[in-house]
Amino acid sequence: MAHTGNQIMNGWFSEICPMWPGMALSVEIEKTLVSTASPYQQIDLYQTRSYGKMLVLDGIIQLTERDEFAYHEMMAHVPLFAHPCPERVLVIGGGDGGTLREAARHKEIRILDICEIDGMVIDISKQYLPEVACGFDDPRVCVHIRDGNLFLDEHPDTYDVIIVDSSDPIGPGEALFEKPFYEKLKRALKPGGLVAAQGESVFIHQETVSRLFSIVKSLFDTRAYASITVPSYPGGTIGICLGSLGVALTQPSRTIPDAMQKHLKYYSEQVHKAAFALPRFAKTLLEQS
Ligand code: SPM
Repeated sequence: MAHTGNQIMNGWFSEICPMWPGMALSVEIEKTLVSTASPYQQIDLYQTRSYGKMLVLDGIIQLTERDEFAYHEMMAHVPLFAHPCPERVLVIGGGDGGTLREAARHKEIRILDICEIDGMVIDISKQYLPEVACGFDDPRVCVHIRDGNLFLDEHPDTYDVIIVDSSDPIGPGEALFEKPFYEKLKRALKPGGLVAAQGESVFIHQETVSRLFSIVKSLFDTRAYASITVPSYPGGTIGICLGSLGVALTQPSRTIPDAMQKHLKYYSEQVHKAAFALPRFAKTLLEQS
């Protein structure tokens, strides 16, 4: 289990983590709704004063009800609109259901698998975060409570799009940032397929981002890195690291259907393209990775 120094003091939760030393993100909380340990991690759920409910795994904020739409819309729609026809899709991690909720808006998808190692995250999200976990209600969704690495071994040449909605590379998410995992992701893709993974922050995790991007570069001819603004992640940004077997990534290949438009609060065609416009230091970092 990962050890973070997070603490609650005078009604404020502070996220303190060795991955971002010397800084802490604090959120005022009103009530602890869940505090329990699964076989994999500590799971806490808080009612906050101004960010709605907040899910915390091993002391690290995973989502708040107020801003989860930004992360989930981008994690789902950037890869799914980049692909011309995503029929079979896999989400690894993402046990809260938010990425599934957004992915399910794509009518092209016939099979929507999710492989999450910790079934307790799913159960708690269904009970306390129904507007996020409603992704599990879609009839195309098939839930696999498994280790993502093992699951991929059994599914070669299967998916058009794989989305890795992981926690950070400490605790159960650690193996999802290693080259053997990316080799398995590549093997699990159909020709023309693509992968999109939670890519940390170019501001505060340069070493991690550089290492992750160099893995993607070594395996995928087409690769790119996008940035998302999410206030409740440290530094206020998080990235998506993408690699494809030939499909262009930096612009949507389909138009957004009218029925979907009304649900979107963050993703648009313009935002898809703009997310890949990175500041100079980040561009240099990725070029040199
Ligand atoms: N479906 C939500 C799961 C969240 N996955 C990402 C969580 C990342 C939390 N840490 C952010 C650190 C910033 N680099």
